[in-house]
Amino acid sequence: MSVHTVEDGIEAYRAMAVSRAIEQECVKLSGLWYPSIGEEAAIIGTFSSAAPGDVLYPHYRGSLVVQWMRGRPLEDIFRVMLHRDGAATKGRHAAPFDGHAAGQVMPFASIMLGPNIAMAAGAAWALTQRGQEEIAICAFGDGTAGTGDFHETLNMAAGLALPVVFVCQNNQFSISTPASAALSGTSVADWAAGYGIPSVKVDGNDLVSVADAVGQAVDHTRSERSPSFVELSTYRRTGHFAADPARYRERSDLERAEAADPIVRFAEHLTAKHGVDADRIAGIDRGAAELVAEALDTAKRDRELTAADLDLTGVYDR
Ligand SMILES: Cc1ncc(C[n+]2csc(CCOP(=O)(O)OP(=O)(O)O)c2C)c(N)n1
Repeated sequence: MSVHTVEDGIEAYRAMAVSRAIEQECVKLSGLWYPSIGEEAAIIGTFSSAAPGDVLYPHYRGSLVVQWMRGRPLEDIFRVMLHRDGAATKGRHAAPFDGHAAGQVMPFASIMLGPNIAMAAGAAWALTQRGQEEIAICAFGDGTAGTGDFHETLNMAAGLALPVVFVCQNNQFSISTPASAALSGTSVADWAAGYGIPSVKVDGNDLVSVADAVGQAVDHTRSERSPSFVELSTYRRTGHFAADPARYRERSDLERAEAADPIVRFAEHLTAKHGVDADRIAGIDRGAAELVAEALDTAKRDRELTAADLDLTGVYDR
């Protein structure tokens, strides 16, 4: 989806607002949650560029809204988060990284960083083998780009001409390590270029730039049946997890990022370019908050799972 018409722009804005509302609730629910607050332009701009049958591998920081965009009911996501009856994970894992298979949103299947990139390339290979026109789209963090899996997969994706779009959601941190200290060279996109993959680096906090860059990468990968790469510069406004006070970073960097909020920025764009007024924007924000609050209430009404609900046969010797 381009974000250049007013309808598409409104739809994308709504997804950003829903994402923010989901993440704000998740922060309240668990100090161990990995929030994506401030990375909405990168996430929505990337995954709104997908066609319906494309196979999606979102980064863990941003997976929830992508699942919702592909039709997973929000209450289902909160059931997982809250260990409620009906949770797809049956209470065994609190983070809803189980994905949404019906919507082709793949799970974050390994707690290790890197395998998801290889799995996306594997899915792209399967699509090619079956003669399908769909592609895979995979997002991951800058820290993940430092893994061996990343480099092995890019080499193989280029060599086998796999239809996969790689998107580095560069939020400048890998837990407490700044990207500037962890990654050699000037950009992750340059590494991809070194493997012969067409690659660009754009402002990941500007929804229009993200949607244009990823949209072009998607078009290229779909028509050429070969990989492409986009690096998005964004900023992680919370700690690595909700309870992390992130004392390791400069306060001024955070303040700069907060002042350049991607949602506010896109609202200003909608007003300047399409004349969307403040009331309509406020209505979308309210609608998003209500949608999320209702889903949370629905999930909370379900029975809380206990240890007795877990079938641990063969898991622990007790
Ligand atoms: C192979 C591997 N190394 C280290 C870790 C520990 N770890 C978990 S999350 C994380 C940070 C990842 O940073 P990034 O990929 O930039 O994503 P972000 O959390 O910033 O969105 C690290 C180092 C891991 N899970 N797997």
